[in-house]
Amino acid sequence: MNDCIFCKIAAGEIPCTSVFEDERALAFRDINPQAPVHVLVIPRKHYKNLTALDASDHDLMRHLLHVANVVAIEEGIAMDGYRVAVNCGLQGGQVVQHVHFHVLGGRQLSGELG
Ligand code: DGP
Repeated sequence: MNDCIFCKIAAGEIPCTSVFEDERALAFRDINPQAPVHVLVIPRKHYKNLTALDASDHDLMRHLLHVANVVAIEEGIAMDGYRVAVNCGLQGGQVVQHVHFHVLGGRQLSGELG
């Protein structure tokens, strides 16, 4: 996708602070962190949002969740607890139109997701 910020990050055209990468996924620090640890996990391949993934993408979805788990462990937040969140679409609060998992931790997160 030509105009996608996260595709550009995945391609190395826009810099990021990477914490994990492999052939299918990338994890990097959010530019506007909402917690001491705030990492975004994205697939290298462009999908507009979570709804754009289907049954043929189950392995990728599983992999992204696995990467989120690895990031949490490596960032040292797994023991105390953390949150993985996906904003999807307008009312879901999605701003960047490339599916991404937020990994948040390092402070007590509120029970309110909205
Ligand atoms: P969402 O609302 O779920 O679409 O969150 C998008 C997140 O992406 C938001 O927390 C800020 C982050 N973000 C946007 N642009 C950039 C960027 O260029 N670099 C990095 N590292 N994060 C970005």
